[in-house]
Amino acid sequence: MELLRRYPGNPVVQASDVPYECNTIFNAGVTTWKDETLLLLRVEDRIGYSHLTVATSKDGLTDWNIRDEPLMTPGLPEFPYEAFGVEDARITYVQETGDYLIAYTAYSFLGAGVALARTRDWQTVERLGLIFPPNNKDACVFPRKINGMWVMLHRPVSGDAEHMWLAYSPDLHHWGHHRYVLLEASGPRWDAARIGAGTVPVETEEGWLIFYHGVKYLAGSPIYRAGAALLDRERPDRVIARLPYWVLSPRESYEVNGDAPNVVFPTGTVQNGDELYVYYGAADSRVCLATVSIAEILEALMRDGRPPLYC
Ligand code: BMA
Repeated sequence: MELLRRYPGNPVVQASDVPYECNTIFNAGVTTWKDETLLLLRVEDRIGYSHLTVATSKDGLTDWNIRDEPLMTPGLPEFPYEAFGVEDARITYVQETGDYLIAYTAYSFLGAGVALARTRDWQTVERLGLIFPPNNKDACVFPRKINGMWVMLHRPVSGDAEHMWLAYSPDLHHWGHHRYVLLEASGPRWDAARIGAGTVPVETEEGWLIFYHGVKYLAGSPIYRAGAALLDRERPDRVIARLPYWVLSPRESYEVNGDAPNVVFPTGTVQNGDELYVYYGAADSRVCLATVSIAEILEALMRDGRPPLYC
């Protein structure tokens, strides 16, 4: 039995819900705003470029109000790093300042890099610029400073190696003190081809809970699955636990069929007591939801995911 349980009403949002023409929507940033769930949808147009559009819902499940204008489109000409699109936002609400930080993929002729932006009102966005040059993606900022520093997960590409790293910053602009966090696994494992950060870390008594994606190639085709890990609260580059098995794998037709078959790609959560809503992109074609009990996943992590950590 997988630890993430699919919402029976999946998909929660799809291209036909968008009030303007598009190809697909998927990999949405997730947060809560004015007591509503807010998704920052990756919308791919019918040319192939992606932009980011806001959708809101009172219960996070139904009656989505999708704006008819994107919030972010490629910032040309000032920001050539987005020439090919803005993709895969992860949203971090910072209680201390009331800011929402948006880490996203800035895609261009230079490759895919990590960019950061911030908003307070979801109407205007301030770009902080390119944080990590290509090739790097799947970044998200932790929801609070740790020992006085901002912390960000990211996934640089170095040859065949696609591991998860962590960087620190005093001001959100200058990032350093680099540490590796999770390594892609090896051999036949489900997360051996590459891994990348998925959801913004959720702080629990036991540590920072993250869901990430892992990839395996079978007969040349990738399968994207979701895994879970727990990072130390004060030293988040230290992995306390990592489940050896996946917590969600493509199975339903909405995950198996689409522009990229066999993809579940977790991108954000909303917490309600012990229950976590985990939103994920399915087959690069729609946004879906699975739920998990925090107590249950922490128990599984402590039971099955303790060191010695495999890779
Ligand atoms: C990754 C990213 C995601 C995408 C996934 C599956 O590399 O580009 O945007 O959902 O591949 O195609």
